[in-house]
Amino acid sequence: MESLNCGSLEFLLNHPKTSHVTSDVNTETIERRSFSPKKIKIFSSKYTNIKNCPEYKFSNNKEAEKLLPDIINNNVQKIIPGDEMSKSGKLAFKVRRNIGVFFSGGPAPGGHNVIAGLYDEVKKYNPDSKVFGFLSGPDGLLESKYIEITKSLVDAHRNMGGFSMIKTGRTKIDSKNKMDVSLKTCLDLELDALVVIGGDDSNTNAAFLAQRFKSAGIKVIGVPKTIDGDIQVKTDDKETLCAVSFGFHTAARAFSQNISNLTTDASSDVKYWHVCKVMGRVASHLTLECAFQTHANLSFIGEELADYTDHQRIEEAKKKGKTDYNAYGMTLRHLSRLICDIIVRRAALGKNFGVMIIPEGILEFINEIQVFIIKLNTIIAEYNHIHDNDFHTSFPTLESKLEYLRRLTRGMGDRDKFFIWNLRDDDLFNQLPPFFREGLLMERDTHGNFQFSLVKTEDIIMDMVKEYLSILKEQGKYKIGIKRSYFNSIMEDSKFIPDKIARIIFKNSEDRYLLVKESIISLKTLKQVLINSEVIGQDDKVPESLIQIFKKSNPKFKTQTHFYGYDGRGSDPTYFDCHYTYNLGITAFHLIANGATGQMAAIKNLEKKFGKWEPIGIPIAKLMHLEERKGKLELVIEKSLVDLDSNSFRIFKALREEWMAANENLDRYRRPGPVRFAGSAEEDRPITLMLNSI
Ligand code: FBP
Repeated sequence: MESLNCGSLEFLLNHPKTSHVTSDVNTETIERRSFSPKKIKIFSSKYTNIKNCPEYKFSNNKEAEKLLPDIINNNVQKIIPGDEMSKSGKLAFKVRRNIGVFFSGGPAPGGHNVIAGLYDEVKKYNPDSKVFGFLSGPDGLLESKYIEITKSLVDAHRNMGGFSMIKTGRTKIDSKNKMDVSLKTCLDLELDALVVIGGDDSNTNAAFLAQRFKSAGIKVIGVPKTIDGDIQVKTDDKETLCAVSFGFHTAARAFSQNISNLTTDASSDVKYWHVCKVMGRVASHLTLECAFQTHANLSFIGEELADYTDHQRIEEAKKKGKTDYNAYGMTLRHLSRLICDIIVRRAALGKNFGVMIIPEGILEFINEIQVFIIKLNTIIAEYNHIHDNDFHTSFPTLESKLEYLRRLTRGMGDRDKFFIWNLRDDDLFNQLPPFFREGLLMERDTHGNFQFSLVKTEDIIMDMVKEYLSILKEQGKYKIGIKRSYFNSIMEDSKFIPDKIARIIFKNSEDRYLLVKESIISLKTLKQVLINSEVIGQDDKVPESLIQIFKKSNPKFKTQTHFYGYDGRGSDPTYFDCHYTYNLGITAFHLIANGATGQMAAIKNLEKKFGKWEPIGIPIAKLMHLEERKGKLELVIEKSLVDLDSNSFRIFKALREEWMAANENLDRYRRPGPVRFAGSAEEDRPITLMLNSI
């Protein structure tokens, strides 16, 4: 080093400080990798056992009874200490095993810890046991692409976000052939068990694999993953067995930190409404959690919109002796009116800025759009069913897709049986902006889900908001309130008598925030009012001070739109998710070691302190119901939507008016801070979870 010239690039590159600060691995990563999450107490027993708990009841779906006969009668299973186990039982527990694992669906923070927990426990009982990771999700199983998971691989990923260790994919194992190929891969690898880390669709897959693999003696265990938070399991008696899927807490915290930063910027720069679309394919759990984390001014919960009833319309129709069927469910137009109402109310108090949160899946709850989605799903599925080329290959452009729909209205569709698409549908559909029509017609994902994340929902809604606000502005109803003290000081400087002018130009001259009269919508209309009240003569100019007041009252509606999804999905897990996932991995091992199959590893009592967490297995087949997918009814795990009777939703409803802050008080924004995984300031559970457990 001494021989190098101090200013040379070579000197700089070789300097220890340079290599320290430019290393791929920073101090936070080193700390994360070396952190050991605590284990649930039961896992400190040398052996475990499982106890069947028939007292947890679920009603079976008939189709599930037919298609999943070997696992439909599974019970909830509790993992209990097994120290009393017989000698042969202990030997069986420690037998050498091969276990396969794969991720499925979108990444969720904590996935690597599931593998770490599984790996550590497998090796603890028998160092010769092996864990194989199938690459890129279910494809790895179908194509027999896998790696052996090693200690160094696990150590590099402990407490780290993403699914990069073995990657993920969304392929569905949905045919007899794919099932047979999957079984062959597992038999070739001499697997004892397979662990599927996935969401509702992937756990559905896990149940079908468990059924298919049963006779071969290969166990299949699911793990509840998804940032959407929509895998929640309650028994028929409303006892919570799985309060939330893993990854939800981290994603919500990561989104919330960004949203909270926007509340800080918005209230500093006071000129933008920030519109934040937040992931969550259908359910609005993430939005509800972000609302509690940030106290943003406006947060919409899709489930509430679907439940909406316009009582005024119902009453009006009743008076005419009629029933108004359109009074049920929220329309896009109505939603945009609601948003405008709040924007106008805040502006009247001088707050022409704010932050709103829109759930990604909101359109699913808007009646008129949902009808389109279902109809188009059916049309596309039916087309694919009878043609060699699929719909999107046959009609690659928007225009060609629209032409196909038009043909249907003329009765020229395939098999002439598409009564579901009529002229009225075509008319309404064509009134939507092209990018939205394109979104509604795009390819469904492999599970037949509509891909909401690809539709610019926020633009659709905000276009309607802007349009209506400009009407309100024209009507003189959208104005920025002028603070009385500010008005007085300007008037005094320009020698006007404030009270006199206030009565002439404001409609509420006694209030603290003054609103310019509705008839004054331009400098010309202002001049006319001043002439009529003899403040100025016909040929005079409007005084500068009054121009200043008018301009200040005249709103510009400026928005910034943001999408929070992939960023939070890739965040490193919170302390809660680190512990939750590590223990899920351990639970999966203990279910396997005790011979369980067709079960989902879960932790009961997540809402309680860590010492009360209980590892359990939940029978997946019992969670099934029939759902429309690609135009057909399919057996899938039922998604949990936001429960409008839950504590968290009721509390949100009670507090949202305060967070809206359409009053003279300061905004009530909350700063959740960044995602942390250690330290006393770290929050230990999602807020919605805490509220629901009261
Ligand atoms: P999973 O249900 O697979 O966990 O995925 C969740 C999710 O992140 C949704 O919130 C989002 O709508 C979707 O995945 C996005 O899908 P993609 O990754 O294919 O863009």
